[in-house]
Amino acid sequence: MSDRLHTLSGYFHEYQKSVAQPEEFWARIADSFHWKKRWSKVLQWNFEEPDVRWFVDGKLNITENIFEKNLYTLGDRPAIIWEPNESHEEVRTLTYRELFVEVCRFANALLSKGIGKGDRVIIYMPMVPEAAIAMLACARIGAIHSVVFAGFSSSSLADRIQDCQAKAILTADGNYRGSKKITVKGIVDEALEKVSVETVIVYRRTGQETFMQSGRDFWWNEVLEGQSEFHKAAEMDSEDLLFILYTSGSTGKPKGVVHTTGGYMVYTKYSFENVFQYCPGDVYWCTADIGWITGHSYIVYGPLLAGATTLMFEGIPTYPHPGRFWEVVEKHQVNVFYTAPTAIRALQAFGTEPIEKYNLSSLKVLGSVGEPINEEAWHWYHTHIGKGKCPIVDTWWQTETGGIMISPLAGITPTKPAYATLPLPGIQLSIVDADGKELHGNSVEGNLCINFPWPSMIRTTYGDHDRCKQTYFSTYKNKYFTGDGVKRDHDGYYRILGRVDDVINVSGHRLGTAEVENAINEHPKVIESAVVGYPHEVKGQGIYAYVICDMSNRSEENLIQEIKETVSKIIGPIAKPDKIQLVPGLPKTRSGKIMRRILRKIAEGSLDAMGDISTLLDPEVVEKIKAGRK
Ligand code: 7RM
Repeated sequence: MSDRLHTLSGYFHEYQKSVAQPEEFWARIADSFHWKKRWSKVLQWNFEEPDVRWFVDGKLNITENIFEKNLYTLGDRPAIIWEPNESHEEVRTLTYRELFVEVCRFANALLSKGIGKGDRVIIYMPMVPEAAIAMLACARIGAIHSVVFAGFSSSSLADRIQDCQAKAILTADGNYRGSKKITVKGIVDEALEKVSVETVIVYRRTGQETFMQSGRDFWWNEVLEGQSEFHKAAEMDSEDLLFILYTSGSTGKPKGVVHTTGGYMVYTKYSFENVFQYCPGDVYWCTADIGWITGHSYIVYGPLLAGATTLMFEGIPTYPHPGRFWEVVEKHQVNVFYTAPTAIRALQAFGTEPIEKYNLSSLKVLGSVGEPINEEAWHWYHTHIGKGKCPIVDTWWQTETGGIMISPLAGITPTKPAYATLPLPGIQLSIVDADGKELHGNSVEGNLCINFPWPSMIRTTYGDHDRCKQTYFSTYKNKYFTGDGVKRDHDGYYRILGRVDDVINVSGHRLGTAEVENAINEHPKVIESAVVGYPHEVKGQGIYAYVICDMSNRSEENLIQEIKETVSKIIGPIAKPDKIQLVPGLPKTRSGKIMRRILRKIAEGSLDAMGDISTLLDPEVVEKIKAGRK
């Protein structure tokens, strides 16, 4: 691959070029793709609106760049290897040629159900190849997919269906997760009591009994019957929407992050190849769920655009035993392994015995994503999984950035534990202080911003452009604000310090504190609540909820249990608070603002240094909360 960086000096050289002449830089990379019509202008932008357009007037289909472009050379290479929940169940391998046929057939099936260009389609599915086929089939016909993580509750699902006015839902009967068999279609049915869609297509995974509403619900295999194995790709504009992905922010309602076709295609392939230094024939495994951006960019689009073999795993790290990941690595001779710090820490707790049973010598590169990786976990990963010989790429990025922004290039950039190191060429970072003043030079700490557009950046928040502007482009003038704190050390290396807004990161899952509070407040006995994150050994952050309740005729224990269930029902089990403390009041200022700083301190156990609490309406409440700390 000609766009590929191979040396550190090459990296610095390209980086300089990308800043000095960004349009030339990106045009050269974009020219290696297949465009039905080349762009007339590489980039048009302003961050005020924001209005950012890449490869203006370019026409393409992203799936043609996965299939048609590569078929002659890659046809028989495995595109997707699927490892099921149970190790004894049959592995499925789809070559590029086979995957192409499945995508075309499903694209034709979607069209036959009246789904077409511009329609929004919700994908609510387990980790099966059909989930990827569904995404690619949408892209093939120009429908806009919105994948919803299958762990979300029916009301979260209903909110998303409503927000994007989805025409169809692609789903499955059930889902195997470790020892559990979970109903999926049942949750869809619950959501569809509140909102409606025209069509539901159901993939049979578990074979469990499933309600099907006639005229609305169809079995996957039935809609595929008789469909042609070819579909001519829809011609899309570079800036046509490719997908919407909902993500949590500091307000209550998750927002639909919008990504568009041309730029997302260019950036995901570029970043995939350079960060992981993927070589043809390598087996690459990203353990994320396709319901998150990591699954979109680095299970499906990035690897497939690069002609890689991408492994999809249905199961969980600890089932049926804590060596399951390493069993899969050995079984499929995985070369590149990309996971989250929370998984590493969870497996670290089982010691090295589960690892020693397996031969991990195929591994060449390890990756980390989703949250800061602590030094201890980094060293454990490096020593016990990488056997000291695999570079670790600690990749910092966000749903909004679409692809990896800061990361070592495997084997090229010298790594440093817990550091995401340096930005990819094309990514212009800045660190600003609270007043928005840019901090130049090394050994500085502040808020992380991006000063210049990149091809896979967020274009808008679906249906509410002003929210996009307010959230990302208004805090600091002419900069995209990430919401993360960061340090640039004496070497110029970046270390991400975590969120500086009201977003918490639980096991790599993003949640807004307000979102969790809203769910807690749904419990009829709850009067008010305040949620903060606190350091958690395995999850990175845990959820600590302070709740004021009407306690009449209720035991504390029952209430706490019920509140947890309420949250699980409203958002999903991932948002269930780890600790709930019933409190007599909350530390509020005279103007009624909750001082979360104090609540965070108490939750993390630093009970002495409370700072200035004189502005509180009732400073005594702090002592009471401290006394009842969980
Ligand atoms: C890819 C993803 C984004 C937030 C982001 C950070 C945190 C992600 C790292 C990280 C430290 C990392 N998208 N984050 N990667 N923090 N080091 N390598 O996770 O939209 O779900 O979350 O995750 O706070 O803002 S996301």
